[in-house]
Amino acid sequence: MATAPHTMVSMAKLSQTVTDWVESVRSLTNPDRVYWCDGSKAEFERLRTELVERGELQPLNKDTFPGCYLSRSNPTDVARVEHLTFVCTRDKTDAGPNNNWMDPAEAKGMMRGLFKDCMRGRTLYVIPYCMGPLDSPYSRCGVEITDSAYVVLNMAIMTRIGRGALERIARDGTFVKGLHSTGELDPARRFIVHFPEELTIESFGSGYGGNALLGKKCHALRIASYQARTEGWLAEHMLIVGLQSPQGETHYVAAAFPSACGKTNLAMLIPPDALPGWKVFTIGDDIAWLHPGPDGRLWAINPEAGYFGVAPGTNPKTNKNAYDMIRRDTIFTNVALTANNEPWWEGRKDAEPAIDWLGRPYDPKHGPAAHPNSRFTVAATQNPSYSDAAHDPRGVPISALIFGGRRRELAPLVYEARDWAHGVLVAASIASETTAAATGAVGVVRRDPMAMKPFAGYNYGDYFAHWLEMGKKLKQPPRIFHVNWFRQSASGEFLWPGFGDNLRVLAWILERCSGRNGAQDTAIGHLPHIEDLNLNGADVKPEAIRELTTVHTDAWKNEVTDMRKYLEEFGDRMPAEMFAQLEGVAQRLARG
Ligand code: GTP
Ligand code: SPV
Ligand code: MN
Repeated sequence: MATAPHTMVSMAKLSQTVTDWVESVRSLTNPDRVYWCDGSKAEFERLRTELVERGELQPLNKDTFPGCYLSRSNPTDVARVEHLTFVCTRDKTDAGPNNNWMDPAEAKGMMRGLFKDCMRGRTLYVIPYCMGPLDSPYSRCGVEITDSAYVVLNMAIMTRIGRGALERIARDGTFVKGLHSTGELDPARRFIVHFPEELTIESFGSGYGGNALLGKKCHALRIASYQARTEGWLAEHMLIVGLQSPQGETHYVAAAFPSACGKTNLAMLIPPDALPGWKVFTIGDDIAWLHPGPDGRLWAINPEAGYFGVAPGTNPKTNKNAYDMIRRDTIFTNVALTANNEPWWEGRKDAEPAIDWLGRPYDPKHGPAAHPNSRFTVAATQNPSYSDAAHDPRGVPISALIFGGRRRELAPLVYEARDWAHGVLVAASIASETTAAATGAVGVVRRDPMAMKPFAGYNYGDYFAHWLEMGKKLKQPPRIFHVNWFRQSASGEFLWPGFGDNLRVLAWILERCSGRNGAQDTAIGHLPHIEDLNLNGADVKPEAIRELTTVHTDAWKNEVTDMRKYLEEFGDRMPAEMFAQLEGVAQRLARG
């Protein structure tokens, strides 16, 4: 390895606790080499060259996609594996029915067996990283040890890695330990295991995204949500976006949608021509850390520094900002190729696929050319709408929290909760069709409270209680909304155009926040009067908008019954307030 040994020695000296831990992992895993990542550009380029030489990364068309590379994962390793993901608390009930659980001692024993000598012939990379701006009091650090150079490159794009992070760890005196090995990529020997009480993550047998980039879902959501509960903040699966109205008023909103349900797209939307004068600023596209501020408002930082985004569906009409930002210096994973070596995915529109994601000549009989969960990894600074406020150590103040799912039926386009406690129920009642972001069946509606089903690091009953408590700490809590961009007609067409047109809904939400819009008071919450939605130039039929703003009482009665059953699964851990809020909805529905 080309880094001067003195650099590594001086990094190792920065924190004795990190060095001691690296040494214990070294003796367990037996790598040929240990390498401390300094986060420099030269290091990034060197590792990338090594991966190209080993055939693990393929350079793409240098003229049209400069600095872009393709990675093809093992075909059995293409998404998060929720059935192999565990939260190992001492008491099983603390993990809750929403998590898979294993006894911590048993889990550690099993993982030790897997990690023993697993890095023979490999390099052990030490990646000190910081989630959030290096100078923010809300940021938290970790160290990921991995034997995958692909993981190093992705972590370098997605987080702030290297010396600065290690210096902060030395100052903070604490960090999250994340141990990762790709192992043999054998699905039968694949486990993603969390020990929230010890701030530790162990991941074996996958090189893919949320299973392997431990700063992301494992640390910034599962471990962080657990810490946030004890410390009085929230770690959520949310984008953060700033919206400036034509009158020059700027509001920030945070929105939680399940995986592959539109966060990246909403975070960088381009206003439709019919809404001139609006400006959009992206803070984050996947994770928000939210703290009550001294002013009684809720403030948010984006702990990440890049995007690990869904490729399919990205084109100049749906998401021009993303389409432009991934034309250089981007790592593509499991996309297809055109005949002239450009990356291709379903919905790219321009160009045709020639080689599919598995490297075979494209044949529609084999299914989609790009894997439905193919992704791009890109630095946030390449996003044309990226905001400088993303680096502000204080974060940004949040005016509205928005929740939503992918639901072809029932959930209207938008509705507002009556108050914070009702909003916690609304957020908890997200249900969404499963997507390719996790292995398993796609298109099945499942309950996904706060879009955190795969990511809440503790019992949902305690989590809802924590959410209810947070509202009491906020003098000016954000208003809470529910949206659904995915309603379909009987013939399967989307009723709402989505993407940039979603700004029409955000504009209504902001008018509600400013107290300027009225609403229809319904059993489930406040819905817009159609005339208050700006639909100028929108490609939406009058019957569709009526349907999108109608509450179907009988269907909602069934929904309440289903939700009650779901909440009961959590036994005494479920706060009584959640049932009280649900009974409120039931009574309003009964009144008709
Ligand atoms: P994760 O990165 O998995 O957390 O996903 P995400 O929530 O960021 O989802 P993303 O924005 O990447 O969108 C996922 C898919 O939904 C893409 O194929 C998009 O093209 C599609 N999509 C996003 N927004 C809309 C919308 O408003 N309407 C419709 N119909 N599709 C959308
Ligand atoms: C998600 O699945 O919600 C993602 C991709 O954002 S992953 O990093 O794999 O979690
Ligand atoms: Mn996500």
